[in-house]
Amino acid sequence: MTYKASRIARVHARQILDSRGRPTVEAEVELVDGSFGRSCVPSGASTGRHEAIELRDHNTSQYDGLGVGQAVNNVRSEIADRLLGEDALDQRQIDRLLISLDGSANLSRLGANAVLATSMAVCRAAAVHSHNPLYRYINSLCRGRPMSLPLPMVNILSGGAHAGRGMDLQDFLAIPVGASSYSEALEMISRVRVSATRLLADRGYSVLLADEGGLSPGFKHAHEALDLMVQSFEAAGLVPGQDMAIAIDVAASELFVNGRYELVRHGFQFSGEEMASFITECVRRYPIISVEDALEQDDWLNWQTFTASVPGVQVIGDDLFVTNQKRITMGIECSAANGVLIKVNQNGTLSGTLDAMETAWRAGYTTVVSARSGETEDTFIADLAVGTGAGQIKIGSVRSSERLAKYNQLLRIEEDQSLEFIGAAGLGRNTRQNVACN
Ligand code: 2PG
Ligand code: MG
Repeated sequence: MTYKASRIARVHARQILDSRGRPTVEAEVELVDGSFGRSCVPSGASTGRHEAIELRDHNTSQYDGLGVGQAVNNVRSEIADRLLGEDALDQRQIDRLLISLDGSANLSRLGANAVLATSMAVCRAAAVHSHNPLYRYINSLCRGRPMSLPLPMVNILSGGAHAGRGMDLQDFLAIPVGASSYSEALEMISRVRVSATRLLADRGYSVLLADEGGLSPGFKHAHEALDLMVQSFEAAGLVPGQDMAIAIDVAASELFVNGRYELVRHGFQFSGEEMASFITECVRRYPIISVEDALEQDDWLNWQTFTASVPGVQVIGDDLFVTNQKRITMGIECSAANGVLIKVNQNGTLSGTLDAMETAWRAGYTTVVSARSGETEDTFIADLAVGTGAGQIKIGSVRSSERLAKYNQLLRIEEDQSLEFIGAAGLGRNTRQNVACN
């Protein structure tokens, strides 16, 4: 083999703990010239049935069965053996090799956690080798796509699997549509988060943190949470719908039991049609401009009906699309949505994630790069959102270091004067921008 400075010289991995204190995989890659990359994988709680599979040890005597020792060993042995000597600058080839080495349809043999940690660590090492900040290097893998600083959608109130099911809907988020820079967006969000805390504390609710740093007041009805959102905007001196709008992540797959949507806290049992009209009604009443997973992950027909019934609203598939090119293509063909949530660990490789994004953009779908509810200090997705010009990012609330690491990385990246803050334009042409709703 000829000497090449960008060839992979060392691959290593270890088990670390994520923001929920659960084991996850951290991988390290070193190149011949000493360039070094490290990356850790996140983990979801409300996971989609069609996601790539993270490998867990299921040894109940350790970490409640959630250890990732096998995945770590797979990186240290099989993956390292296969990648040693390969060129880190050829991310596509690296990811192809990882997928074929795994050999399964969903990365279940080696583990999507083992594969993704390696894929991202290779990318980081290659960025170092090429003397580029990570976001610029990622952009070089994106065939001419313009970079931009994303519009954040930020968790304020949490329910579902992230907050002991205290509320049926999983996330109530704020989108600073009136912001003219990323740092202004962050400050506006921070003000709303403070207002929400004060309003809840004044009314005697707990202000302890849920898994993503959001508040979890445990309201019975979604309207109570939406009222609180609007009141928090106003208390922060912001005009609802104009400065700050609402997004919701229903995470409806979590509510789907035996063919019905069970909203236990509301006391409702809905058919798909009823579920779609319940959310449509929320959209009519409140300044909601983005709705994620209003329906279950395989309920394609009701997705279509719902998307058609909320014109001008961003309709995002998370569990529906699982950052999978094939499922996104299916959705595009039947107009099931108009936006895609992008989670690297649902896909399992960086190249596969970039392909999923490109498929979405070609159809005019918006993309929202997203963290998981179980996160680490890794800031990869901040650079990913900028480098791909994704348009939007969802990281959780502005609390807890695993979230703030990413918000703060975007502040650092913002110092690159050549980058434009995409603002409300990141919502694409589908959404009712800067429209005051009542
Ligand atoms: C989601 C994510 C992040 P999880 O549903 O969008 O909020 O949750 O990582 O638990 O799937
Ligand atoms: Mg979701």
